[in-house]
Amino acid sequence: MKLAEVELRRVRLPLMTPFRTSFGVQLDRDILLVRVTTADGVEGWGECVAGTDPLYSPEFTEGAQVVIREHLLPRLLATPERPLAAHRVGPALAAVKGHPMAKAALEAAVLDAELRASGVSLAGFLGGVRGRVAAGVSVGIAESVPALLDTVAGYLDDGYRRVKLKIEPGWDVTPVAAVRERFGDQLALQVDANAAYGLADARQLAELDEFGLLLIEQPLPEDDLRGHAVLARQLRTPLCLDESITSARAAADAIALGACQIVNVKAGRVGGYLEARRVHDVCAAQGVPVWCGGMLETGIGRAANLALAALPNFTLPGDISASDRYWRRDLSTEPFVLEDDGCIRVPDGPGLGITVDQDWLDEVTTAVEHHAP
Ligand code: NPQ
Ligand code: MG
Repeated sequence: MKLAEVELRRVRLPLMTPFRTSFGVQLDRDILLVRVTTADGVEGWGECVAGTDPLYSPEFTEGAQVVIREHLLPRLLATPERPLAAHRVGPALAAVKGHPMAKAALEAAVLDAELRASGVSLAGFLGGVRGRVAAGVSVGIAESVPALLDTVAGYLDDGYRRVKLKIEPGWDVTPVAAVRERFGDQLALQVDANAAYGLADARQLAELDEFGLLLIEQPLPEDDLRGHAVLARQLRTPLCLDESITSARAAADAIALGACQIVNVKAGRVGGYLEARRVHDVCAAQGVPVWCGGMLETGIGRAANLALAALPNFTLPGDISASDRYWRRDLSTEPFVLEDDGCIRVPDGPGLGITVDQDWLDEVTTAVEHHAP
């Protein structure tokens, strides 16, 4: 595959409703998209999941764009191996430390172009075994418990199969107890702290044990694997890691240390869909179930997440919601919708298997730059 052009495009999309986590409130998304065009005129798309501000992880949209322009693209375009293949992208960029979300976006675009050119779906390429995946929804920290109950009721009405509540110190046992009380023991329920607690909060977190949660996600800081291992021994509820799992090796380490019993897989956090598959494989080999995380992606990133979630060890519902959970109008021509049983179809066309809505994309674009080899 010969690259003819790389486009970096910034898009601003307002969210349907503000999304509050322990690290901040998100009103809209300022997204960086990568579009590669091959010499044969085949396009490939990648979505960078970095946030506007470096609050979830060190990366942020503006920084990712600088890193891609100044450090990643020059290396990629100078790769002696021609034609360029997606499996060469990671090695070509490895000398640059960190910046997994920037690297993942670039690899995703090259992979999409390569698969579109050869007529293979991303799910098929990765080794997906199911054509539909169960949809979960991530529910932000609310103004009040009644407001939270209304929001959750709406999502259950929509048909979501699993609910994840964002928690932080001061918003944990009370909202969880209220949701359990209102919606019953059958509701698949889990919580995500985004690293907002310390080991000193172990007794508070242990109070969540009585609510039959599927898991507690990332209670402690990203680099505190030992703390998670200590905490895991004080809880009955399984611990799941998100921010801490930065690679397949990190996943293997966390599992070996007893720091988690379940893993959240996000391609952006681990540097791409190829490394995400390796995280899946490491966990599968250790009998650790995984699920697909989400970063409020547009249809471009969501299509790739659906393909990833089709792999066999993705046995828990992911943070993969329908388009209308996030956007009034998505960037793909066909929105992702929940089917009657709360599942979303995995695209089966070549590459990402979606068509980008170019008119809408142009309307919400705030900046574009082009690069050629
Ligand atoms: C998580 N996602 O699992 C993340 C957190 C998150 C769906 O809960 C911009 C940048 C917006 C980073 C929104 C969900 C974000 C973001 C959510 C991270 O921890
Ligand atoms: Mg998380």
